[in-house]
Amino acid sequence: MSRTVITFGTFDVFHVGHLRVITRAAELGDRLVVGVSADALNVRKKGRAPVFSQQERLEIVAALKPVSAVFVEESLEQKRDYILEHGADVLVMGDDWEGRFDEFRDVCEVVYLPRTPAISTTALIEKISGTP
Ligand code: C2G
Repeated sequence: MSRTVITFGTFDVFHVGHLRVITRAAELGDRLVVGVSADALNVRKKGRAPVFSQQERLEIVAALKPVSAVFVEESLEQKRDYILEHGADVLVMGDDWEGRFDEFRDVCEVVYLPRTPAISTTALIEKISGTP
């Protein structure tokens, strides 16, 4: 039986931390499906639009070798529907989300992977723009 893994993220200003979580998520199954968060979701949850648009972020993630399919994550509240819709056997997230998705253990395995240290989109934006 083929095993489907699902993961979610913004993947803005794509960096090696993003690549590593995607690569390690894919190793947990036969196919990896990635939900890329919508621009509107980021504005709602983080109070700002991503640097790259959802179309650009989708295009980048879809082009990665370990990724079988991508879709737009319109809202955090639809996570259960996305898991069921895509027939996911495993949900993978970085451990900054530790414990936050345990409620889905009734429909799939839930795995939190350690984040890559010392790199983040926010730190990159600050470094490039010379702030703060
Ligand atoms: N990540 C990582 N190491 C980093 C930075 C990020 O492993 N240094 C992981 C995060 O833990 C996450 C994924 O990369 O699993 C995407 O991170 P973000 O783009 O910051 O997405 P996020 O805002 O965590 O997801 O349903 C979740 C939402 O879509 C938001």
